[in-house]
Amino acid sequence: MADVSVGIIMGSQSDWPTMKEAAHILDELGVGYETRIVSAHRTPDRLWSYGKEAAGRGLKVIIAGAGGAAHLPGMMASKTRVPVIGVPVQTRALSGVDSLYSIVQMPRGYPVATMAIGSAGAANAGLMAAAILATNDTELAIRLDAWREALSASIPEVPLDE
Ligand code: RP5
Repeated sequence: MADVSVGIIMGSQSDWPTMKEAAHILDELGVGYETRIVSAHRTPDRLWSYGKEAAGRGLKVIIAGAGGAAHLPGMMASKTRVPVIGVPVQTRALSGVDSLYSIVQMPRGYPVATMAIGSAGAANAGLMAAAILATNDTELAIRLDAWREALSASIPEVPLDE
């Protein structure tokens, strides 16, 4: 079992269908992770203690997904120097544009690496976390290169009739 180096956090249980795309990628690449519901608004004390302890517990990257007034990634970035990758979860009311704007427009000094809205963004968050870890992990770098090559190889050169 790989060490837990990535924290996947989300504002609500309802975010999990999106955020598990990040978990699937980390599973495929053999990266250890944990999953937690940590809400900026509903469980602020949990957010604070998670951020305070993240570096000391050995987390190297945090993937944070939230929807609507999505303050979780930015608040987490303010509480820890562990790099935070933000995933804007798609919402019913505003299709996730609300989430995107809430996450991406951080003030100078506390960056959040913001992904695309929804499941593609969550999957890319997993890949981004793996790429960060691969800078210091040769075996993971080899697995990530192979994953990317397999994706390229799966793309047909000529479009087919469905
Ligand atoms: C946010 O509010 C969560 O990240 C979620 O995307 C959104 C809706 O949460 P629920 O009302 O479904 O729990 O805090």
